Amino acid sequence: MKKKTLPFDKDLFKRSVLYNVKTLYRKTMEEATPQEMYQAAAYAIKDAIVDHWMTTQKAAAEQDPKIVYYMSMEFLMGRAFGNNIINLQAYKAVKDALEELDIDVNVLEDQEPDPALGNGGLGRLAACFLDSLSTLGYMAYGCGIRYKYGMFRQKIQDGYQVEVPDAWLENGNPFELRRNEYAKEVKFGGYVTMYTDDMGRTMFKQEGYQVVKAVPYDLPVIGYGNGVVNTLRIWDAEPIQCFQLDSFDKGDYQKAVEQENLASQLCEVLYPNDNHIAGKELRLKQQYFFISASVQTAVQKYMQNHDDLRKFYEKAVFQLNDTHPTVAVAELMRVLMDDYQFSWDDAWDVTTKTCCYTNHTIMAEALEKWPVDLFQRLLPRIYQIVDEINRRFVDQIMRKYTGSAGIDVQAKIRSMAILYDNQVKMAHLAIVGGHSVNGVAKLHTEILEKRELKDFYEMMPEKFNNKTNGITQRRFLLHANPLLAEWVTNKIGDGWITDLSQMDKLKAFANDKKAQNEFMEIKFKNKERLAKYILEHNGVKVDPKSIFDVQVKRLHEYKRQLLNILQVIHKYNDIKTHPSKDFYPKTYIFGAKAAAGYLTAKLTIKLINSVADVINNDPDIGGKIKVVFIEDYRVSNAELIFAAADVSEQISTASKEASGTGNMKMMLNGAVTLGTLDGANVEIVNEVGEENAFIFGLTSQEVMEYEKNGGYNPMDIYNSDPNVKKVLDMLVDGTFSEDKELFRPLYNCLLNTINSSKADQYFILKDFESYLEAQKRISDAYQDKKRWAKMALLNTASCGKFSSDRTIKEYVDEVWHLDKVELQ
Ligand code: OAK
Repeated sequence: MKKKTLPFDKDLFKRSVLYNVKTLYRKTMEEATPQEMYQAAAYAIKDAIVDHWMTTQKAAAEQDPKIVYYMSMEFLMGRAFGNNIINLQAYKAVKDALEELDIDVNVLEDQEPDPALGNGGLGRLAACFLDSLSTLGYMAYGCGIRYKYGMFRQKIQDGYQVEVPDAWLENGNPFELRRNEYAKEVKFGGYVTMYTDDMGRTMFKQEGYQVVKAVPYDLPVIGYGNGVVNTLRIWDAEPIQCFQLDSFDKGDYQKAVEQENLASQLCEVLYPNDNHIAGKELRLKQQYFFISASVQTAVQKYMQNHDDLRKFYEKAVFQLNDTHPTVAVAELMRVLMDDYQFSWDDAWDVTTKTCCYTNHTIMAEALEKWPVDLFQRLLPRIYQIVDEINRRFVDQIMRKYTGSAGIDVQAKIRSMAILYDNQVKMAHLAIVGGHSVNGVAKLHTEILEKRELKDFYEMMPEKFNNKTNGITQRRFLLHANPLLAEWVTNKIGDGWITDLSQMDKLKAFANDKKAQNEFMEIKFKNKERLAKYILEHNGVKVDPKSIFDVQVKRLHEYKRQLLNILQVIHKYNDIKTHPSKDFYPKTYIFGAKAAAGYLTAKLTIKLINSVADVINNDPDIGGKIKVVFIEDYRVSNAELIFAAADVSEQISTASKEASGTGNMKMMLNGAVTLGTLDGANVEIVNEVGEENAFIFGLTSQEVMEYEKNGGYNPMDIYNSDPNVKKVLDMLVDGTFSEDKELFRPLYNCLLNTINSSKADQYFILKDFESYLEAQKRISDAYQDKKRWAKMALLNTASCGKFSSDRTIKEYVDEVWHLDKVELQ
């Protein structure tokens, strides 16, 4: 029986494109630029989406399902055009229609700026989750900020990263809808006064504040083939009224200017930090801004068709994407108490039953803490509520532990209070103010329970749960790798598109020679496609027959790009000293953005580029190894890179990477993992089998043991391992830069001779030898073509667990308890 697919009127689409070119630009197709054609086609697609969007919202209004509000400072959506037509099941129809108009769909897709409202893992995960929520038919709102400038664009100049503003809205965004009718006011500053209401109750209100207007822009999130369209609602700030000079006295004029300034700054730019907190006042303003607007909207939406707000949690759940949206706890309390006259206890009951928190990192520098005075000044009423939550929670700790043998109650308070040391600890507020706390991979959740959040886990174990991350196969296989997607469908049918566990059926082909050849032939074509991109963008010619060894992710010390490039330097030395030794050619591919103020990370980028310069231009190497740094790593070029990877470098210091999701995207595309037992790598190896991955290095237990005992002394390794000594010396002997001192800071990070407890905090030298050995195993394995093909194929076949559909199902079953919306 033929499966039902969504209807799509190709001729209507064509007419619509022509009409849009005419009405938007007063041009014919022949006169229009590629950008104009893209806009015209995108508006035509939006027309098709709007019908589904309206149907979904109407069905939801009738069926009244519970809604998840996924609250996140970041949504790293990537380009919408291709993804939208894929999920509408209209990719082929659109491609054909465009061809008939003499337009190449790929050229058109390349006209779209990459919406980059996120830094990395956490933001991209939010985007995958929205895709899965729609595909599974659950009602969801993504709640975020419409930054005028997203993640900066990276230029590499003379080997250095240069940040260029990302003006992604320059040409407008055809997919968005401005919803002025849903605008909300958000208040900052001022002071809190007390009054008695008509019923004799003591009430609080904020006065003397500044106010901005939050205006939502809605973006459609289309489910695959089911007609469900959810909404990503991102908020922009506007001044509350365009002030007129003569209607203000002097004081008001001043205030009006301040309000105007506040509004113009609020949504200007995304903070470009990953796994690190900048602690800036404007960032806290951004947090409260989008949270207040989102919470007010959620409550109002509920009140449109319900009368008992005490049951709000039966119809709404707030998932807090890390601690950045945690003011939602206090904001919901405020709305319930101040706007709907709830008692504290009733408001607390609703709030804790509504909120849930996901932790995405254990890096100390990412733990969000705000100075009390800043928090209080900016959010006086919210602070008052947090203070009371804290008072009651500390009381609860004391009641629970006072008198218990062997328990230091003060130590418990110190480790768990929300307000301590003049700081507001956002993770503690998120844990106390909700009913679910989850980590993002098994190992990560274990570390939270046993170490980072041990006291909380002991006090409230029922709140803790694991939700191993996942990724959407629609974007990262169906769109990113059409050749492999088609091959998979030919072998096992297309069920995998909405049920990735069906990939398991590919295991039957693991030893099939023909299947292996086809699989590797597709990989080769994808490597050719990437080689072309690299030639065009880097001017470097790489050989698609070489092993493509790929490390693409944010630049962070714990992710250890430095370990990778040191290993490359060692390989370079090896080839130079043993020119006749058999060595299978390798292309090392890097892509990474560094936070603008993160000097060590930026210097690592410079080092990679300098090493690339030396190696790629050394005639002695004869192309045996090449090093490429891909500029401006982002979702759109990631899709090309994942499809072309042979080796997936996942080499973080064990215990530091919460999960990782690039590891899953590469596995899906048939790359073999070279990694440590960290984050979700552990589960990847579990699924694919140890014999189909290359694992090395310290375990998380060993790392944590060293850390407990003050680290180790890397000097011992430097002095005893001549390979290590040679590589490190080359950082400071002028091999890679005329200025011998340029890379000294990296050298010092590894061998801090002044303070050895600060040396090599990420265990790079400790893992060096075992990493070299794993690299060697890779090269050997690759030369056995059959063995490699089987391994690569088995990686694709074993990735079923890592779909974000699975993750979302777990959230729904165990935490959110949503009902599906049914479309006729
Ligand atoms: C960013 C800012 C603050 C805190 C965490 C992050 C972040 O992006 N963390 C990453 O989240 C991903 C999704 O859960 C994980 O896969 C990464 O391991 C983690 O580093």
